[in-house]
Order: sequence, then structure tokens, then C-alpha cells
Amino acid sequence: VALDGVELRVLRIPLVSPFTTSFGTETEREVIVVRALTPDGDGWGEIVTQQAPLYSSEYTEGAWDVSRRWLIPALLDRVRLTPGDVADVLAPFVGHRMAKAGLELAVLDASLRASGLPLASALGAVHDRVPSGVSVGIQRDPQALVDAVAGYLAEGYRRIKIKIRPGRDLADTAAVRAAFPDIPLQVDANSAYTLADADLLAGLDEFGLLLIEQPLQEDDLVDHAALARRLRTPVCLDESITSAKSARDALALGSAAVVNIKAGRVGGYLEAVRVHDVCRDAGVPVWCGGMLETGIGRAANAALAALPGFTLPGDVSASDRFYRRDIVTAPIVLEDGYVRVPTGPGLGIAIDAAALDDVTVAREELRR
Ligand code: OSB
Ligand code: MG
Repeated sequence: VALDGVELRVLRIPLVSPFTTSFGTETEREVIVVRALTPDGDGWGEIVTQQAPLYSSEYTEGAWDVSRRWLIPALLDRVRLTPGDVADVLAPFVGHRMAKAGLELAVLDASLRASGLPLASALGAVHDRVPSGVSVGIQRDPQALVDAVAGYLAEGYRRIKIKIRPGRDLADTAAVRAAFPDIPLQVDANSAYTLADADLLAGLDEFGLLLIEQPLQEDDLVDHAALARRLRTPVCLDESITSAKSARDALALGSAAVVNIKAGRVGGYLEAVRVHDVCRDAGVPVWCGGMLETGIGRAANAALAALPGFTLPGDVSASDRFYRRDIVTAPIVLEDGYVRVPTGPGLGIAIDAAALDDVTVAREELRR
């Protein structure tokens, strides 16, 4: 495509209920939406940073700054750009993978729309719908958690993930397992433990979990391998997997038996496919993670999750899991516990301009 300009917006969207993880509670989603302006039409992307650098080192104000000051000017310097060029042009800038991923997605959407190809086909999808799991935040007490899980199961979600942290782990998991003996269940610690907690974490083994997600720190690959040897529950990595190369390293070390793939965390949907390929070649199952995406990122995640190596249900939930009103005209919905993979060109979505304007708190346009 010929990239004439890029529009950035910061959105603040209220959540339907507070979302609590080991790193804090959110009541509002602050996120950046990217619009690639081309002679053939617009493309949309989403930078999935959060307000504070707690999940990873990236955060919204930082992503905004690096995008407008460095990343977008480098892209606008090019007369023509294929989606695959974006990562190469941005490679000299260290890190900032979520910012890069959001920009790449906007270029990818514009380019695919111009050629009439759906993102799912471009990435190599083999399914037209994907099973939907839901990520449930830490609640007031175990009973409140059981009630929340019951609500999601009634909606049809096919897999439950609960957030844990020190002090809110064994009892919460035990309560959910006791209430629902047969559901596919997994836990996510968001880096809240150390290897010294191995005995405590082994206490989770009796609950028949699909996996434990990211118990230790982002850079703890060796400790994750040591922990994996002490648990029967499979260890899954989220925060630690920042590229196809780091995925290859983690698998070589025995740090992960399962991988959560998030396009933002690895620098884009094209790199996410490469992470998928590395895991598939190694026989390691993957699933699609989420970052409380709007309808933009949610559509892209449904496309990614339809690749053949995604053999576990992802955090690809319906829009109304987090938002009363999405910024797309046809929000993602749950149908018999599945989410449909979009079939239109590019992301296959249409932006609801009024809804988008209503939640926009900042806007800037950069032109070549
Ligand atoms: O660790 O998977 C995570 C949300 C924000 C940051 C990190 C994570 C999450 C989730 C929510 O678990 C997943 C979703 O979008 O449904
Ligand atoms: Mg996680």
C-alpha cells in the first residue's frame, strides 16, 4: 500500500465489571486505535498496551510517544509498504512490540481490504469458527468467583481461566473445581510467584487443570523449566514469549509445554504466525490470548485462533464480556460457545464512527 498518513486515537472504554489480576484492578480500558490512511481506503489496528506498565514494560502513553515520534515517521518515509515490510522497517527500534503490532495490523487491514482477501485466509486459517474461553478476574471471595464462573458457563463459554495470586490461589481453584468437576479449567498467575513457591503451586496438581499460565517472571525461562519438572500441571508461558525466537528458546529449555500467543506481545500477527509455526513443529499446543481487545483486535484474534496449531480454546470471548458498547458495527458474539471467524476483506469489520468518537479522548494525525 501507499501509506499517506496514520491517525492515532486514545480510547477510554468503561468495563462492564472490574477486572482484577495479580497486578491490579481495572474499571476502564485505555487503548490506542490506529487508522492507516491509503488512497485505496483505511485500515484499522489496535495497540493493546494498558495504562500502566504492569503486565509488561509497555504502556499507553509510552506507545503513543514512540509511535508518533519514531515508528510512524519511519513507515511514512517509505513510498510503498507491504504488511511484511512493517516489521523490517521498525526493527531498528528496540522493543515496543505492542506499538509495532498495532501499526502492522492497520497496514495489513488496508492492504488486504484493497486486495479483497480476509485476514484469516492470509494468515492460514483452517476453521470458520473457534471455541471461546473466558478469563475471569479475581473476585471478592471464592464463592463470588464460583458465581461469576457459573454465569459464564451459562452463556456457553467452553473453557474457564481464573486469575490467581499469592493468597488467592488454592482455595479459589478448589472452590471452582468443586462446583464444576468436569469443566476445562486453567489458571493464570501473571508472574506473581517465584521458584520458592514450587511446593504451593504443586498443590494445584490435584485440580486437573489444563495448564498453569505464567507463574514466574517474564525472564525466568530457566526457573520455569525447573518448576515444570516439579509440577504435573503443564506450564504455559504468556509474558515470557516475546518472539518466535524466544518461543524456540523456551521450548528448547523445557520451560513451556503450552504457549499462549498474543500478537501484541510478539510484535504483530505475522510474527504470531511464526510463533505458531515454531510450536506446531515442536508438537506444542498453542492458544490465542487476549488483551481486552475492542472489536478490532477481537476480529483479528478470531482469525489467528483459526490456524491449525491452536488446539486449545483461547481467550477469544464475546465483546460483551468486557464492553457494553463496542466500536464496531457487528460486535463479536458467542454462538453455542464459539466465535465466528470474520469472512470479509481484511479484518472484516466496520467501525461504528459514533461509538468510536464517544470513547475517544485524544487524537492525532501524522501525514507524509
Ligand atoms: O495475562 O492473559 C493475560 C488481560 C490483560 C493483560 C493480561 C492478560 C489478560 C487476560 C484477559 O487474561 C484476556 C482477555 O482479553 O479476555
Ligand atoms: Mg496471561
